[in-house]
Amino acid sequence: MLDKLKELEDEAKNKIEGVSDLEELKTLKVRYLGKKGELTRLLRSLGSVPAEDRPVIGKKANALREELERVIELREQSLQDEQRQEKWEKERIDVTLPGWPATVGQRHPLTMIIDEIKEIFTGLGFQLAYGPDIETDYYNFEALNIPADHPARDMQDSFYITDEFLLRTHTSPVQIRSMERQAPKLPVRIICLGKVYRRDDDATHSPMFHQCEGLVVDTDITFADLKGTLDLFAREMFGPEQRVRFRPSFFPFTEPSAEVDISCIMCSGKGCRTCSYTGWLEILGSGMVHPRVLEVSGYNPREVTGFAFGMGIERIAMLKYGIGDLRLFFSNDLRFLKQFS
Ligand code: 2NL
Repeated sequence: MLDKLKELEDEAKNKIEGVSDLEELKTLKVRYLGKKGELTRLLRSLGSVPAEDRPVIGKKANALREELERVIELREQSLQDEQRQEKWEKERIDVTLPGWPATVGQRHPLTMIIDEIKEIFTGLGFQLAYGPDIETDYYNFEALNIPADHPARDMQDSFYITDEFLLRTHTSPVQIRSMERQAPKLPVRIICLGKVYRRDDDATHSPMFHQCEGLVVDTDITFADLKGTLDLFAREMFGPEQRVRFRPSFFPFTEPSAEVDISCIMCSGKGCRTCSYTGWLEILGSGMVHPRVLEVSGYNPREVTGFAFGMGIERIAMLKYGIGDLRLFFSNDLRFLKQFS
């Protein structure tokens, strides 16, 4: 019996030392120490041992149980340590490696122009105004004195959602809503910048583009106020040496109306391809607010007057930065965008 115990001890210790993972160790523990394990079985057969030998053998067997429990626990510890070490080796981070450089972004060229326009007009006392991109027929056309047979009203030229709702084709409805809200309080001195939508898509037209519109309404506003304001804007935007020209034009919502030109920034007015050999570049449209527009917005055209203007932001950016293709603004090509840092 003692020999058997010794044999079991040697075998068990050998096996425990030889296991390579925790699962295997668990199996061994059951095999030697479990309810149906080898040591348990050996103890059960104690009955066949002479009575005087039982205490010695029983003591030895119990000591062996404790010994094996201890050995298994130690082995378990060292296997866990090995695993932890292995995992750490695999996942360790070399903190001395150089990191990724932090890249600094920049504003989109259109955002730069938008910010600059805001700066100029808020400096003149204008307030920023905003309105919805989805407009009603009333605010987009009717209130602006745009007649029913005007081409902009055609399904082919505007994005209609229903007969009643459409994507705004200009920022003018924002001005109407602002006047309505504050009438009859004076003065109105607002600037609005935002997206507008038209059914056009080619090298010089995008279905979505940006506009800026301004509006001033007060007592005694004259065409001289319009000229002074826009002359200052043109030279703030394109340089103090710019000459500015006002040319008669037509808009349904202004009377009289004027187009504003600056001397060509490519040839300084001598004539080149950019200005079609005229020496002038058109930058915006303007005029004195039509009495009917004042009236529908809650102002009395016999008591107040106003001027308004509108410009395409893409056009201003193309002229200022010498960009030849409108589509560059919307193609997200970093080689283009990075030139404006
Ligand atoms: C252009 C011309 C213009 C206006 C916009 C306006 C707004 C109200 C009343 C009267 Cl509420 N006028 N806006 C006036 C003249 C010209 O835009 O060429 N834009 C790109």
